[in-house]
Amino acid sequence: MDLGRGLRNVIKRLTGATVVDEGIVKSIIKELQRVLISSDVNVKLVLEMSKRIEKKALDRELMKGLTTREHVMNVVYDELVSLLGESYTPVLKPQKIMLLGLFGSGKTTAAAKLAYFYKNKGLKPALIACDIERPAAYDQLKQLAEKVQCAFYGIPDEKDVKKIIEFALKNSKEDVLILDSAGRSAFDDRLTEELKKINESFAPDQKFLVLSADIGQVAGKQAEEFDNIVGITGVIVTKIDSSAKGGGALSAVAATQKAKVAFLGHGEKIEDLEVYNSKKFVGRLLGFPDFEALMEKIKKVSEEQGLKTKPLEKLTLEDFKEQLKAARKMGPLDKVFSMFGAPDLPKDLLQQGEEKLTKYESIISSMTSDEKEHPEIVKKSKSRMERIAKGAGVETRDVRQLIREFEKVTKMLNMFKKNRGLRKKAEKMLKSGNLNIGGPFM
Ligand SMILES: Nc1nc2c(ncn2[C@@H]2O[C@H](COP(=O)(O)OP(=O)(O)OP(=O)(O)O)[C@@H](O)[C@H]2O)c(=O)[nH]1
Ligand SMILES: [Mg+2]
Repeated sequence: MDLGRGLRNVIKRLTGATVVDEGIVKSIIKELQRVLISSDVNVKLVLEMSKRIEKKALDRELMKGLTTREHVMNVVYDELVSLLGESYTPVLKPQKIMLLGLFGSGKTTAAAKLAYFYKNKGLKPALIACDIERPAAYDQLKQLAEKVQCAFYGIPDEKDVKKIIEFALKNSKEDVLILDSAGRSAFDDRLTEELKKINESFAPDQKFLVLSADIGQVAGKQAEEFDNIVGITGVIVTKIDSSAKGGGALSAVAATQKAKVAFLGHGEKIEDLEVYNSKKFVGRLLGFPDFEALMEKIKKVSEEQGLKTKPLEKLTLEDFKEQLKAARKMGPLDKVFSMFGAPDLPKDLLQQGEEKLTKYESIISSMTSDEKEHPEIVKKSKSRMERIAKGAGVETRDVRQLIREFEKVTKMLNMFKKNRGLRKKAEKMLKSGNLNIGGPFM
């Protein structure tokens, strides 16, 4: 199971729980441990984190107006963010960058990605080929430079890195010089010597260690070793797209206290690079790119709306209208619903544009209360449909469509009601006012 899916299941367990008590917190922590350890996060780190969560999760003083559920969710989120380290702010000025790392970690690819990144920031990058070990290295980088459309410096078959660097420094006029070095299958004296030599003659401002996510927690040890040789200024973790051990690699780097993750590589193409932001990373894993904003919205909407917490007996069009309003304020709701373990709402309904939702709202407003209570009378009468359409300034087919959507949701709700377990949970949640965004939909 990938880390994201595992974490989303943890969150589901939390949001789907009838009451959030010590038992739930314990079971969430257990599940979290399992997920993190299977992503190769160091056991000691996982245990320390568990202790902190346990301590903070049910501490009333920390809750500050949040419900227990929201608070626990926040605690878990914060802990994950700090486990995975700080975010990075890229330096956007002329600079010299050296890339180093073991064999096949993704140095050459990362060099091209960085060139592309800085180019897009309005700087002029150049790539320097200093991998004197692998015969095809020169050509590989040269081709990448063509792809990026940036300058390239290298001397084919030259075996002295110092000469290549002198040549590049003498001839280049670009702002960001990115140097690609040779990899090795493991540490040895030759690698150490060569890196020191490059470090001396190139005098880089940034020294990025490139390592592949699939080495998991070994990333920490590697970062320390390279740091001891030349002093690294950041780490680029590559292949985050194709490894289940990314969490292990990121947390291990963060735990060294010496190295910070600067960029993530998430594919083979030159644009597959992103500046590392642990909040965004965790948010995405959880299915919410902006988790903090989401928490705020949930709180605000449920406060404003004071959503009617009536039992789930019957859904009326008036309720439906309220839900649509809430949906518009919240943005994409599908994830929120599935987070609560509720059945997924029809995707097409949630992805309706603003325009359609406004239309639906005005249609419902044009109905009599009788029609709102019994939409089937609208469905049966063409003249009612026409009258409503006219009143709302829409076409009759819009009215028909709304009724159809409403029927879909009602059907779903009925299915949901038949499932006693789910229903009990939902009712309890609605009554307690906890994260009460689902209203009758849930
Ligand atoms: N999926 C994926 N593949 C990547 C990523 N970065 C690099 N690769 C692939 O990994 C392989 C090795 O990448 P290189 O950039 O040549 O690695 P290197 O560190 O320069 O290798 P050496 O020069 O031989 O030490 C290539 O097939 C790349 O396409 C990434 O972020 N995601
Ligand atoms: Mg290479």
